[in-house]
Amino acid sequence: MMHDPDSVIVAPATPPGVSGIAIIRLSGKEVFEVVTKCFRGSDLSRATTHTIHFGSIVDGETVIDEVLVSVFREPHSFTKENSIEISCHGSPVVVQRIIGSLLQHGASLAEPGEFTRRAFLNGRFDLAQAEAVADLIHAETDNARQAAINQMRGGFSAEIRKLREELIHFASLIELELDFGEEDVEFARRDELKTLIIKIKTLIVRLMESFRDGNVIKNGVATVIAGKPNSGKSTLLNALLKEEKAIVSEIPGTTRDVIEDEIVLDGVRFRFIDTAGLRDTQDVVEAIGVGRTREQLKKASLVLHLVDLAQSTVDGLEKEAAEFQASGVPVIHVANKMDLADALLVRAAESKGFIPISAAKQTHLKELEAEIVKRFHIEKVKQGDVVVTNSRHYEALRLTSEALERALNGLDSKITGDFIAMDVRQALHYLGEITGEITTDDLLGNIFSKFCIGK
Ligand SMILES: Nc1nc2c(ncn2[C@@H]2O[C@H](COP(=O)(O)OP(=O)(O)O)[C@@H](O)[C@H]2O)c(=O)[nH]1
Ligand SMILES: [Mg+2]
Repeated sequence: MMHDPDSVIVAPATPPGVSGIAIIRLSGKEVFEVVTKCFRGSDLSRATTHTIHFGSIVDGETVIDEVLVSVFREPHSFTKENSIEISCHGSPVVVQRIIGSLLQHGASLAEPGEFTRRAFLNGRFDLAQAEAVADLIHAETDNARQAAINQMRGGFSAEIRKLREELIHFASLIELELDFGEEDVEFARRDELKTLIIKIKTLIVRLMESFRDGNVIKNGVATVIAGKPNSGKSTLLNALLKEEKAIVSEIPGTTRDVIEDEIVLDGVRFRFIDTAGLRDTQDVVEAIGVGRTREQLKKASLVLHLVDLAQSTVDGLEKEAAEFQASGVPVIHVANKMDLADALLVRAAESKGFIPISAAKQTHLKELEAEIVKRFHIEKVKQGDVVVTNSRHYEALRLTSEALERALNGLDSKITGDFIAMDVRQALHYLGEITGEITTDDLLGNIFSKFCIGK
């Protein structure tokens, strides 16, 4: 549960552990009163905004640490409330003692995302911008960083707002003129209205299309390594990650669980997932592993299908490749253990679209990486580019587009204006959910609970 909006909240803003400096953050109307009770230094109640004050945090007579206190007065702070940041020495014990003191003097421990939630509720920014704050913190590639900062600075929100305004204009036109117009005036109007809605829908579809890249930018590409036992899946995972992550053995069925890790190739985050080999097995534990492999395959964005050339025939390769192709997920066929196969078989595999490699000898790994990268190449996100990266936004856009489609059909089938207006209002509702004009406590709870403590 969130606290009373007037209460003073406190949380560490830097991660736990040893560091040069740690920052403790507070926000709320009475923040100066709370901090003054355990601060020895200048009089904070008279401090002007954006000033820094040296002093110490005390617990009775005991000095806990010497600190710098930064003062932000409403509305000139992140939350738009009175706020304080205490910079102390970066020891978990110091942070804990200072927070303990502040709690004793009337502060409450902040929930995850509570600072950003307050900032949103106080109108610092809209919901899509608030979500971008979390995306920026969690950005693992430069593209993810740029997309997040573009969204945080309001590029996406401005587009949505523009579309909403056009739709509101449309709704008013339809309500005022369609029903009261003369017959022939009405037909002319309908054409104009249709043009307007098609234009808006085109813009929405374009935003939806950006999610293809945006999803990859934000969530990375889940890449499953699959194939028969002993084809060299775990060896390949280790070779790609350049570390001994998975156990490699000549005993088939060694990998029973799903093992994964990420690397960034060409600015895209690939999450490689090693799996239990696909085969029918009597071993109960291995069978569970095979089941999990099939689940992973369904969720994958890319499959590396591995075959063991030492155990393959030309016909066998073709048959297995066809089976994997049937799943519908993009597949790269990889023929492993080329060091054990004769040149003829290697050439045959190549002609069937396999990339021949040796995972153990690390041959042709660069070629494989190049093929992986080629499948998910993403243009560098530039300052100001609008890219939809959030599946919640994508879903809202999809529903908007559906509502507009219904409105279009309504115009074609000449139903009355108020029915069309209903669809347009629905479209407005979904667009409003993106920027937070329309919210529920559940929606906000869902979004902000995924934030870090102290953000
Ligand atoms: N000669 C050779 N052996 C390999 C190669 N890749 C894997 N192996 C061996 O094949 C066996 C099975 O490998 P592993 O990665 O555990 O296969 P998995 O069951 O698909 O995960 C191990 O003994 C590996 O050392 C390769 O490129 N060449
Ligand atoms: Mg394995």
